[in-house]
Amino acid sequence: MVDTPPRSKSGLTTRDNLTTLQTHILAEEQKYPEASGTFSWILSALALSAKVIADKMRRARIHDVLGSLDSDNVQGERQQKLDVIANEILLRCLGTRSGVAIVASEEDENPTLIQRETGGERPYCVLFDPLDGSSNLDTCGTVGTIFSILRHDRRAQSPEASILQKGTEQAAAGYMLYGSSTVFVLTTGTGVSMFVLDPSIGSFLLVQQNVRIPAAGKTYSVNEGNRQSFPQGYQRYLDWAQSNGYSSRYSGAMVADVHRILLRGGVFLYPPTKKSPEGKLRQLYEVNPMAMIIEQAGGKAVSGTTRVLESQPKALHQRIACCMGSPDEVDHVVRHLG
Ligand code: P6P
Repeated sequence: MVDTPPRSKSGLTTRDNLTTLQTHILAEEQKYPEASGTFSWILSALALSAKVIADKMRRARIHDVLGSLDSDNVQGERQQKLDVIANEILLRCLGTRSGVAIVASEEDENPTLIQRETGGERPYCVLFDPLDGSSNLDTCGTVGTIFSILRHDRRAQSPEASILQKGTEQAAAGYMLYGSSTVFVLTTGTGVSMFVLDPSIGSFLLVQQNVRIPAAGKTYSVNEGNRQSFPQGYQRYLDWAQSNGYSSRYSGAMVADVHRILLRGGVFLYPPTKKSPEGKLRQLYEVNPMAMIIEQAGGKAVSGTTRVLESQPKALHQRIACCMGSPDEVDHVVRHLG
């Protein structure tokens, strides 16, 4: 749904795109009479977070908030100053919204219970990687925020139990990309929509609805520095790709690499390695949301040879090997693993 400007009396029309993320979400909600508006509140909190994070990043070097802290996160990874800042911004924006029962972040060991049951509102759990690829920040590289929204399981015995749901249970997923422009990509289960921040008005404007990934694309995205420790099947795939004229593109930020593949086609892989035998990427707030976006755009997302969204997570920070992208390209990888 993109608005068509009315023709005014003078016959002139403004061709301005007036379909914002907010109007798009409200229009989507109208399709579900039972929707309580909670969902749009959560997504607008994410949109607000993205604007604030993008603004902090643009001025990070000036305000001396680049670089790392003398601390590691729960993953044992050195925290960037902006990791912590982005995490706080998301927690504050989400924490004030009704309908958010639980938040969980890559930066925090445990989920946070925001509010106990409040009446009939359908509560949700919001999981996120606040600044994916943050090691790129010091060199002005592209980074992003990845989020996954699950329905709160009221029967769960604990906040962690409520979020340990398969990727197929996600109510929504998406990411914000802080690059040459600030992009917000979202799916609520009925296709993928893309928005770009117009800083002059402070709104995310709809630029593409029903984004479809190309069926094929001769580009693979993997950290080839780990090649020697990949299982043999992945090495066979790389030999095949390189002898068939494939290009390699890898930025070290999953959200940037997968976004490029969503628009141009290709395949992103993080196979098991000697250092990360389960794979490095976190299932609940990196792989599952990106996999939902790719599948909703017509692509495939697997771990080994099975659909990754069907994999039952056992812990909040569980890692998983993954391969996602154009359906034909994922098939090329899988057939070499057999
Ligand atoms: P490596 C960033 O730290 C991240 O979680 C993903 O965004 C990215 O794809 C991957 O790890 C990069 O890991 O081992 O290639 O540096």
